[in-house]
Amino acid sequence: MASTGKKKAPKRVTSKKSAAKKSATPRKSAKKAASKKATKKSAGAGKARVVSKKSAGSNRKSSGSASAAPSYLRVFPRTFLWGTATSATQVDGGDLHSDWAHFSQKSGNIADGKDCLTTCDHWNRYEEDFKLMKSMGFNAYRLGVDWSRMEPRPGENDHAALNHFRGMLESLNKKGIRPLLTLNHFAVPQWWLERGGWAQEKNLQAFMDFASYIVENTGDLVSEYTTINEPNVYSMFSYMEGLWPPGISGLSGYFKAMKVLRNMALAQGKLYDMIHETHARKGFASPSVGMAKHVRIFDPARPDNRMDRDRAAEAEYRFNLMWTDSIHDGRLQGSLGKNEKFHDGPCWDFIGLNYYTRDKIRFSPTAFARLFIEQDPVGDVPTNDLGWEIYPEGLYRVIHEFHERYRLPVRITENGLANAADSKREHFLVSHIQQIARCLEEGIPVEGYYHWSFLDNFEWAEGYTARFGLVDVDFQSQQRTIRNSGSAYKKMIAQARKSGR
Ligand code: GCO
Repeated sequence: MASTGKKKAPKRVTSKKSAAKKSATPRKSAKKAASKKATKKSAGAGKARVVSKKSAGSNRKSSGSASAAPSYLRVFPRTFLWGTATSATQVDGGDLHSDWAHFSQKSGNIADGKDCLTTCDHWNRYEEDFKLMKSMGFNAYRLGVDWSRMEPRPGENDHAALNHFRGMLESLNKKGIRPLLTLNHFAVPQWWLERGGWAQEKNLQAFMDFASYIVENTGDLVSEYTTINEPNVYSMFSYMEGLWPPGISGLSGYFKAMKVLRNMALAQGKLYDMIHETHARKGFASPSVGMAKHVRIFDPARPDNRMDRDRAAEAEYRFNLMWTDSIHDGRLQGSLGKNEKFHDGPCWDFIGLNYYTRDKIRFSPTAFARLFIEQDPVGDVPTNDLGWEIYPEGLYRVIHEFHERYRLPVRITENGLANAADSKREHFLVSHIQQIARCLEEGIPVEGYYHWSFLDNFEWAEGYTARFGLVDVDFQSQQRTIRNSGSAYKKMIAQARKSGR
């Protein structure tokens, strides 16, 4: 078994997002674990039922009717992809062979001491969940497939699992919900991790075999891909902070993290070619291949201080741009390599952005190991339950920046907030979607918005303490309840569709 590193006491589990700039800054103040006000107690296990908050007693009006669309919704094209997102490990349940299944069962690794073995049981309840999605008006769903479920032991493909997954995709297609498939969303098979996982270039072939197997066998049902999710966040939390499997940190971890980033860039080149080639050879629809990049706004803590501005720019390059520059140019850049060419031209057809928050960056003469980069406390600004600043304009800024830089269509592959009380989510949705409208008005081709997340789910090292769902999940009974914000999003979608361009 791979080293899981030093155990962290639950209270020390660091919020992934709060610490995300650590690929540039290996240490920083840990954010506190999620709000505890999350859990709505259930009356025990039972068959899952879907209840709308309104029918459960709310007096709020969000009918889903398309009356009088506000002006920002009128700029959305009727073809816009109104979606939501999940990942396999976070919602599916029932996969015993992933590194996260192993890691989450070890005491001290997860904030609330829970594991990801059942989570939302989405794998078995997909029909019910997709009906709910359909009723909310979604025409797009970003979902994942876990390699460990498809190949639990090296070389042993689970054909029943593949057929089951095809059933999920068929059901989405029948309902007019376009799947956007993620081939790697953090979790990997435990057996592959024990061979060195992403840190070893020789391991890429096994990953490519899995990816080809999926594309060959499901490419008739999917034509849009976010190949790899957030290489920057993964390499940092798994290999620099030791908070995720394999739990590595320290200087050797830093060098491994850079190898992981490099190998993921190489994989992106191979995936891009393989997906296009497979779709062409098998006569599947022409695919659109992207990846999901976690991006943050890095602003100088003191805008008139040159050193703060300089460190903010460094964080920006290392965390936001180094990897995407590499896959856009087909050359390994920054800490990934010496400009070696690995692909002819861009390895993506669209820019997938996961945007949540911003960091204020300050020069610190003592932060030697962090390249003199320090993050200011969030301060007196609106935040979510995890203490991340809610900063809608940042969405406009990242879309603008990435589109200027790479000149490709954009999709917002994640955007959302932990908010158990659901008191801020509707406003969050409106204010972020307004920023997309600004971009559309300027002619930037934003193709879709996938709100994170459809269901409350397993938030990695935070466990179930952070509630990101448009739909509340009672993890005892598996009852789903559409939150008021979910109803508000449904109404926005209906209005945009009716009055959009
Ligand atoms: C990520 C993910 C999701 C998270 C979400 C909220 O961005 O890390 O893709 O797995 O759950 O971002 O933190």
